[in-house]
Amino acid sequence: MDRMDVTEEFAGIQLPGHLHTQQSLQYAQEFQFREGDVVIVTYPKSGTTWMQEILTLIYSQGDPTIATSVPNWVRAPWLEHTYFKDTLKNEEGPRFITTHLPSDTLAPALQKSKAKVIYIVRNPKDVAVSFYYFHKMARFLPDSGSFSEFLELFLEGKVYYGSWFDHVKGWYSQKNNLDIFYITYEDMHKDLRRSVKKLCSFLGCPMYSEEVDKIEEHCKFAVMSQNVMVNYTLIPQEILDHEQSKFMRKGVVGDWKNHLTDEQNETFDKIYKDKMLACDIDIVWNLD
Ligand code: PPS
Repeated sequence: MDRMDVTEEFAGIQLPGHLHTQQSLQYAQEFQFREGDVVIVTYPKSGTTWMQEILTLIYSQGDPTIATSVPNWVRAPWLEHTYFKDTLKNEEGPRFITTHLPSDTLAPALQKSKAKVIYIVRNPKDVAVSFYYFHKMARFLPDSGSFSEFLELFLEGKVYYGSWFDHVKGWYSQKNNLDIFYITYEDMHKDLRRSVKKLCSFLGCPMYSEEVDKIEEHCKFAVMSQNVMVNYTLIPQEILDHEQSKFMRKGVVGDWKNHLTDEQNETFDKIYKDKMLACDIDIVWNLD
């Protein structure tokens, strides 16, 4: 498969060459957003696919036809990926765009536009666990080693896509500069209905209660994990090996408790406290 062992360096972070080139990254940085664009921004494993599905269903008033017939990466393509240019629909109406890039690369272009930005944050212990399993299945990511080795790299920000802390702090610092809506993976878990309603009001999309019912139903983990348009089983096994781990793995809050030792948890908390000191973000670590 193409460029599986290539690493691209961009804006101080490393990215998989299978999905990115210097040209695609440059294109992303120079991209002209326009009014009506809806941009989903996440650090990997924070609920990107979930939000892509929710947005699709909001804009189709709960009708699952598009969600069950068009892959998520076509509906809301990744701005920085090589296929973006040829995939983004340029016709009238809202364009859905997804990105994992850090704020300093995109915020200037977004500030000039009237694009709406949705930033999803997930508690970083669960992100680390989910990312670890994703490394096992994604052949375009380096060997993750043991969980403890991976966790160390994650805390040092030495994983692909860079530091979780920098990503979150960077995008949170844009709260007064962009038309941005912050939501947590845990909020979506706790009350999907409320999250959908809040999103609809941010997007200016009034919704009937029956439509919200349908969105809630189609965006449940159990339903999404069976939808081949979002569960990544359409991707060849040489690229994403579902025998190693499923993309829709567990979809829960607090799986970190099954993976971090007390000592790792203490170290994590210390680093978190230190790095997130100046960021007024409320992280939900458990739902019980
Ligand atoms: S990626 O690769 O960055 O696009 O991954 P991303 O979609 O951001 O994150 C994948 C994790 O999100 C979980 N997921 C969900 N959880 C709950 N409900 C729904 N509907 C849902 N859809 C996706 C998915 O299972 C991954 O988390 P883990 O913890 O690995 O299960």
